Amino acid sequence: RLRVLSGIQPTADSFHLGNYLGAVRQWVRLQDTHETFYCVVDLHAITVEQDPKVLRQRTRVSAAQLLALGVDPDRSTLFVQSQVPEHAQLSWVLECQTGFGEASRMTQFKDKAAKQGTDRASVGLFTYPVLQAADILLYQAHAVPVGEDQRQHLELSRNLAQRFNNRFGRTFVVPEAHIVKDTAKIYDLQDPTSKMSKSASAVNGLVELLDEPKRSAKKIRSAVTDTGREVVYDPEHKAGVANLLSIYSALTGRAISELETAYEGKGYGDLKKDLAEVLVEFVTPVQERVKSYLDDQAELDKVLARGAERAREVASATLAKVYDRVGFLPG
Ligand code: AQP
Repeated sequence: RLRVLSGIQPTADSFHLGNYLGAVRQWVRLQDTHETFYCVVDLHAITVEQDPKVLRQRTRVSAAQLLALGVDPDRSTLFVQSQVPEHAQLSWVLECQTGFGEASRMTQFKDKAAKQGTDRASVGLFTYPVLQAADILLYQAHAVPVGEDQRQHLELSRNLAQRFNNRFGRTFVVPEAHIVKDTAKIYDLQDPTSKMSKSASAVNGLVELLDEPKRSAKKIRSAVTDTGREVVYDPEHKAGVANLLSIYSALTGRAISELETAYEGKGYGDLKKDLAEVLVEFVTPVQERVKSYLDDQAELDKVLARGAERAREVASATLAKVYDRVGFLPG
């Protein structure tokens, strides 16, 4: 079986619809066909300012959401990144293979640093994509399910794998991004030309899975659309409606063309009202499951400890090979 690895940051109180439809839904599906490794990337989370207590809570809530959404710890290796020290260790070696200019071209860093001011942005934020490459390469992953916003980082991971292999002999599998076109980018409900984002979206543009379902339903009903009436999928001219159709289709499994036919002669109001109901039906049981995973924290921590142990078996073998290749003495 080919291997898959992906991670998600514990940087918010809840995942949003973009995180779920762009990434986690694929994680769940890939369990049927691949050997899967999924992690809550808390090392990445400290690249921006955080509160220790909040981080610890969000790490558990993230793991609980993954379980509630269908990541099965018996079929997947589910773990927390900081519990596998090899991630930070490999990251250092890869940083030494990364050009300063190359890292400076990462658009996510440029955007975030521009917002924070370069004096306040941490060096960790700058090297973030290299740590991400270490996450992936440690597990010899063939495929990495992510949203469109991660494409450039994935390209860096591929370049680093190839560069290391050329220089030191074949060590890493060169990974491929696994991006599902229909849900690769879920847009902000209030600004449907920007991606839905934890840090950049306004409250009403962001649908969080753990938010009060009634509030999320209201956000959907007040999503920005154009002045037309016809429910057709036209991302260029009707970005808001197209985004709602993508979300609707992904949550129900109904094809977009089928939805267009179903809403022929009806208006945007009907589409939004129905999608709001679909969303409430989706999040309500997810929230119940999250709560029950969090209620038994000891069991949750045990699941994660077991995952970390399994992850370390693979990660330590890769790191040992890397250390040997670069010329470190045996440990
Ligand atoms: N809007 C989106 N559409 C599709 N996929 C998305 N992802 C994020 N936003 C969208 C995917 O979610 C996964 C987890 O991402 P992350 O842990 O890197 O989360 P993040 O980047 O903190 O989430 P945001 O909202 O993107 O935060 P900001 O904007 O603050 O950085 C990834 O696979 C990502 O592609």
